[in-house]
Amino acid sequence: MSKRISSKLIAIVAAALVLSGCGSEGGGGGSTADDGKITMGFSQVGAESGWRTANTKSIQEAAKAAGIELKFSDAQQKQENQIKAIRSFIQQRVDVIAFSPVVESGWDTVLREAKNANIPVILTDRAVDSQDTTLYKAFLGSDFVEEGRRAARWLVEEYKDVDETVNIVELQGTTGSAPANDRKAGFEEIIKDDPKFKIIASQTGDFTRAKGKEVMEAFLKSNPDIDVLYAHNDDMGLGAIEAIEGAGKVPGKDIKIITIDAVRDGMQALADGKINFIVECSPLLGPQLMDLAKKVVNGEEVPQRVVTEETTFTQEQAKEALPSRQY
Ligand code: GZL
Repeated sequence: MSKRISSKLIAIVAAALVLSGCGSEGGGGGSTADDGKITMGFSQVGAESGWRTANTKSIQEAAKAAGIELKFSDAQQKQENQIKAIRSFIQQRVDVIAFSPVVESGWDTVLREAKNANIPVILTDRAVDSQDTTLYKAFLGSDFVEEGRRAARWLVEEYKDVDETVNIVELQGTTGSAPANDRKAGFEEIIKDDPKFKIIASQTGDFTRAKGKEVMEAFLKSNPDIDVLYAHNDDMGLGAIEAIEGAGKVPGKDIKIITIDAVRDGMQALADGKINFIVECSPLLGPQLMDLAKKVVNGEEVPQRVVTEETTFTQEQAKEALPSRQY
């Protein structure tokens, strides 16, 4: 090829690169919405629980209110589906990616692809165990360890005058997920100092009502003297109530029950005396997420960690709070 043609070809390729903006400095992928609105790609865990349904509703409604174009994907609790969705959002050049990681590990590669594409990522609800915190701009969600501590502190208080052994069974959340790992750790951190508390069985119920019932039925068959159930979410606790009643025992009395979330069905069971204590885990993350997304896309500094505000409920408090609950 003559020198003249090759230099011409180099000039054409160089111009094409400049126009395509490859390696361009500065912010995100560039809005894919025609009217210049911010476009967010959101990968949701699934629809496994009442909490998740309320969380999805909060995100969809908040995006609409904030004028943010939302591309929403439901991963049906599979990590590979979330990774596929994030790669699709990168291909679509969204302005910002947000997701609730179904499990803590295995995200570095895809998060690095988003970073290399100059698309900022915000974690919501659940954390990742990546050592490189430059892979995401912020993590908005609850302190699950503290939620586990709060559940255990109620138990310690409830049994402060009891000397006999307290047999506890535990329904864990999805294996490998941040809430399951941390709620277990926080609970054990508080009860470890009193040997009367014994966790005699602990197994995942995958945060679902059906699995919670199935595992509780097995617990009841192999453990005749269960005093307490600690369930990592309301849905598993509600499934367990069906199993307890099916075994001819009275939930809330024969077996005391502590759960986490405070969704409407859980709060109703608490008010009805079938659950004894609920630690709230707020799913209403939508408005804060959209506020963070706008700041991140505009290149503003945001806190790396934003902890959601939440409380706890006794049976009496549930009766008072139920009428005004949003979820
Ligand atoms: C907690 C969230 C958990 C809820 C469950 O932030 O990730 O997942 O506690 C839900 O109900 O399935």
